[in-house]
Amino acid sequence: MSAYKNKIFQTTSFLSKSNSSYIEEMYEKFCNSPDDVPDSWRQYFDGITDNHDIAKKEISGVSWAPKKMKLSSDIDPDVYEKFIPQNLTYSVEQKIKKENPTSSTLDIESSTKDSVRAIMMIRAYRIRGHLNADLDPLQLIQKEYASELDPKTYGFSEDDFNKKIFLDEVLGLKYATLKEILEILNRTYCSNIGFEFMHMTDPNEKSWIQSRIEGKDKEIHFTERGKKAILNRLIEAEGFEKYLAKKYVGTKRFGLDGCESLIPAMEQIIKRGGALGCKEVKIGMPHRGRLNILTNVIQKPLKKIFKEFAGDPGIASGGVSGDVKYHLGASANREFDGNLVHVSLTANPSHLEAVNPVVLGQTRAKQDYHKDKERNKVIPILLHGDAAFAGQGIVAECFAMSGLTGHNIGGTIHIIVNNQIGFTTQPEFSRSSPYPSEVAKMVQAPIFHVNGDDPEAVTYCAKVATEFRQEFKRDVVIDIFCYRKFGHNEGDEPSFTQPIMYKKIKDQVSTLEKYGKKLIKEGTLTEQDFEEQKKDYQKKLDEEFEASKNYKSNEYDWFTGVWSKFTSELGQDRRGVTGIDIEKIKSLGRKLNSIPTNFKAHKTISRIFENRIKMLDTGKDFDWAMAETLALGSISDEGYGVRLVGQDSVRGTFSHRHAGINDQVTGQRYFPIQNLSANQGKVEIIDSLLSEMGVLGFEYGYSLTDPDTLVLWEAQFGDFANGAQVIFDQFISSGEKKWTRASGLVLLLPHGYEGQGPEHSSARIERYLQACAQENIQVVNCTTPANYFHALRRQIHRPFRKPLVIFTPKSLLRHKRCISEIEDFTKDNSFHRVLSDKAEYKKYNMIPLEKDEKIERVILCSGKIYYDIVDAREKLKANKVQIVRIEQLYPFPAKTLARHLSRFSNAKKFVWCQEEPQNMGCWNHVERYIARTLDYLKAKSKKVIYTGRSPSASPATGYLKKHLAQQQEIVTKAITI
Ligand SMILES: Cc1ncc(C[n+]2csc(CCOP(=O)(O)OP(=O)(O)O)c2C)c(N)n1
Ligand SMILES: [Mg+2]
Repeated sequence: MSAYKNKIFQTTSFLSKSNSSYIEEMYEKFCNSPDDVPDSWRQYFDGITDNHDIAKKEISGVSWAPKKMKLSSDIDPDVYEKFIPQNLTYSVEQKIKKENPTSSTLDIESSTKDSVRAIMMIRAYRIRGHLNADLDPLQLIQKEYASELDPKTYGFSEDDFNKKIFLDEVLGLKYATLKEILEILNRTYCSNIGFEFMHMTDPNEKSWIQSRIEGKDKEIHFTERGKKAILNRLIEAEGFEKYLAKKYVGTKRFGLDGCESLIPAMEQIIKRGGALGCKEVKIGMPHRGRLNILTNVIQKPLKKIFKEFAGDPGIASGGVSGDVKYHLGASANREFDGNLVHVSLTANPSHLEAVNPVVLGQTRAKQDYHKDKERNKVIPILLHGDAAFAGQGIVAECFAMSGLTGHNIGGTIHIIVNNQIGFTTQPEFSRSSPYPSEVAKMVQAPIFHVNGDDPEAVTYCAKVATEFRQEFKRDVVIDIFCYRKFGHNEGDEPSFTQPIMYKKIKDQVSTLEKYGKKLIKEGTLTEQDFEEQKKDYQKKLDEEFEASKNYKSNEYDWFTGVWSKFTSELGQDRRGVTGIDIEKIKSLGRKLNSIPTNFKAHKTISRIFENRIKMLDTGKDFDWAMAETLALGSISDEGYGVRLVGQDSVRGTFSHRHAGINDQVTGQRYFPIQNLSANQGKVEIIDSLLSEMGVLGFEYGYSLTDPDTLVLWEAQFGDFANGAQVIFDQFISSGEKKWTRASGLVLLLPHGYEGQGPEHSSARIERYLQACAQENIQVVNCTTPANYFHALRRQIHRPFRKPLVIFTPKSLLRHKRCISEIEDFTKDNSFHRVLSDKAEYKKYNMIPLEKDEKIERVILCSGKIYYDIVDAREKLKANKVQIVRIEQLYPFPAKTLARHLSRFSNAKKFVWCQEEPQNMGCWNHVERYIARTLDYLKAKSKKVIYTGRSPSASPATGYLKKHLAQQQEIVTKAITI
């Protein structure tokens, strides 16, 4: 019985809960005593239960279906509005009675049954129609016949085909024959487009799609001009690839051949988007068809592309390392019907899908720049391969971000170039779902599967998708079923692995030829027109090819627009003026730590804020959090934007920041930093979703677009940042050299050995230092709040932008000696790349150190261990030991270090001390720099002695006692070795 019941639940899931339970009740009655239910219901249940195959199928379900069918409680607006939800049959009956007052009771009962069955069938088509759609241009997919789409399943027979059925405007019709209904349903849901949208729970969105695609007059219709435009785009798409294949035989281009319909679809999005208020389109895409998009959508000059194919960028100078041609970005203005749209393609690495969050971050920054609160003006388009979309986790991370306050960008239009293969791997090995698009359902995005060999259908999907995005500001997916004409790249032999598929592909007539023939047949153009258009484009290609031979571009599209005030700046002194006026510190500090009257802050938070005010009053004991809020607050006060994003960053993982405070009665959140002045820059402090790669990529994207906002990403603990390693390696550390795009992104990575075990100790300093070269990034490890303050302010106040990695402290947030004084923040001060011991240790009653020339040992270190060494030195009364902190690890401050070390001309030992194991931390990076400095100084000893943990596979011990013993041993050794 349960199988039948499942079937009923499923086919009736459009009903409200009460209706469903009514049917359930009926069915229960029917099972126990069939004679007790009205005839109409009995026949209906009989009709369903007779079909044992269906019943069996529903027990196991298709592989991707949830194992247990749940009763859907959603409300189909059509049904909800058109029928009284309490009792569907009754309601239909009443309506039919009203329409046909003279009909007999029997007739009305029969009509009612027909209406209910028809509506159930319509519902089934909306849900499952895509399974019977004609999607595969190769027609290799064995379509599974969905019996729910068979009218017989609902008790209809051949005799019913011409029967007039009351629909009450469902499908936009009051009455229709079964034949008409099936015609509409098959055309809408089972032709060259398979719509998947019934998973969406928002009734408005669902009914919007229904009304956009269903009905008698909703056939796909393009004007003659529209058809010719589509044809033209196909001529260019196909002609371009064929030309490259001819001129550069076997050269990698990752051709679009087999998915040429993508080009008119992209054009349609820009055109329709432009008409609906879009001013900018941001595109992220992989290798496949990239060159085609560059030339035919972004309109990158053909001669430039040909030049790059010849292995020459055609650029006079630049000092960049460059990237392969199918990774490069570009931008241009496009005009459609008088609407100007700026279109840009973001450069990307090989790592498939990694560019997605970057594009989204760029989009958000652009929307902020345009003050586009509605998120109407900037549309992101992400293109995907079928295998990558299904396989890469970052895709899900981006969907997860799509609806969040801190990362919403008003919806992305996704296009999957579904060539039904990934390199050599077939879908059954690359995904566990019928389509590559399943992951999009996590945000209930509508999905349009479409046959790539029907360019009108593809263009139509692009149009509806754009309208949906602009209307609802949500993600939407177009899944273009197509094929890959050649191997993965043009040197590959695809028949090694897919002999059947490629036999079929070999004989496949191209989309262009099929469409050309169609238009000729319907009289839109003549054969001669068609041939001439193709020839014209060939001529253009030939001319551009010739022109490419002498093509030289002096223009570097670097530092233009909002970036024009910046330079690439190498080898410059990086101190800068970052201190602020003492009065300003006091007034800002007060605002940053005031709680509005009537706001019921938690009493501990009030105390923390009061304590910060005390720092301002006394000018002493400024801690880390105070330094940070002063830095960010002053940056905003100067008109720059601030965007700090991370997991639990508002409060701060270590409960120190409290950038936003919560009213204990109302729960309302208040950010003092957002309430400084009317002219301050925008401040966003955001608790992010629990993702690293997605969020870091997003923030990097934001920083690429907006150099006037200080963008900071904070890892919960530094080690978690390795989940975002691709973003660091492929974008942050190398992006400027590869693609001439600068970023001033700041990474805050909590680091420090405090006995918390292998996973909460190390931010893996060594990884970042290993990536350092050509002044690509800056790496700092500050030991004082003031130095942190200056590092942050320096980042926004210089005429260049470079990513900044800061290893941030944990225990130092509350360390009694890790404090600064108000003077340290003022104009007399700036960021110190190297710090020696401070005389002020006298104030802690510590032993006075010997004069510089009597110093026998210099311990060099970086970060928190400095305070541990100071304690050990005090304990051992080692007053001939100086400690020098390297606060900036890269670019390595060799000159400054030499200046510091030159003070200790009689020192015989130079020791490097770190708390990380020897194969980790700074050692491998600093050793050669320090040795070189000692050599330069002609120091008494030119060798640096290592003290620290022994090499280790795991970053830290999990046992606190062991940790403490190790820590003690390290610092003692540093002083005594
Ligand atoms: C993260 C990542 N892993 C592996 C690869 C190597 N690779 C390049 S293309 C490709 C197949 C991609 O298939 P699909 O996403 O379907 O795109 P198509 O080439 O078919 O257009 C693979 C595995 C890569 N580029 N990036
Ligand atoms: Mg593929």
